[in-house]
Amino acid sequence: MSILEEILQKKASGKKQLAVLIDPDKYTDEVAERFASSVAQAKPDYIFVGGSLTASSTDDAIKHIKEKTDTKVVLFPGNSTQLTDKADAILMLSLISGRNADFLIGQHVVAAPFIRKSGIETISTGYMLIESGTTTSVEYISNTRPIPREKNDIAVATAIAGELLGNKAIYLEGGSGAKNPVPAQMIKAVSKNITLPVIVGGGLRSEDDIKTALEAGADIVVIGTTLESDPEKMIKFAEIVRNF
Ligand code: 1GP
Repeated sequence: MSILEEILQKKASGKKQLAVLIDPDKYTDEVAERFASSVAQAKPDYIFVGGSLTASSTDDAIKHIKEKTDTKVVLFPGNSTQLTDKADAILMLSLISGRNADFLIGQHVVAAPFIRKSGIETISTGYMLIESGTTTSVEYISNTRPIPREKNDIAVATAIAGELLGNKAIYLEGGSGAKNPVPAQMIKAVSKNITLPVIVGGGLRSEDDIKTALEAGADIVVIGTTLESDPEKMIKFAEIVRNF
């Protein structure tokens, strides 16, 4: 079964999913062992791998995690230099909240021949950056403006456009390390108005943050920053998502 089929099947049966995020630049030897052993215990649904910069090797991080666990790895690339055929799938992100052609289609053109040749599963994803209290790396690097937090109507219209354009999922992103996660009201409004799976990430740090996002309609929650210092937290997070 493809990863997209698995996501759709879980959504149809009302099951929520957890993705834990590795930024290869922060996946130091010290963090790596604890992270891998937490993954082995927590058994999150997916490991997303990606970041805003490309200092470290995405291949090495994936190779390490695959040696230690059998959790599916999904590439969540910040740009076309982070491509690898070592992942199980790639989120083909189009930054539909922005108006920067490079992140709507430009990077994709550069990446397309490699992706086609690799045969890796691609999941077309409408990526929406939501204002979260400070300037995030994704806002700065992508040179796009996030959707204002209180503009549910704009978020809904953007998500519907993303669905009509043929995306297979919508990612509501507060930005890594966001001060505030995506507002529950916005998750609710978006998930009520589209049929696609809704992925929510950015600034989710606590059990309450996760419950709030799931209650509002998130199908998959993505947790990164808070696990960098405390990877063991994912064990409890996974339990919450599984029992939701
Ligand atoms: C970032 O949505 C992810 O792209 C995860 O965000 O690092 O804040 O958990 P955090």
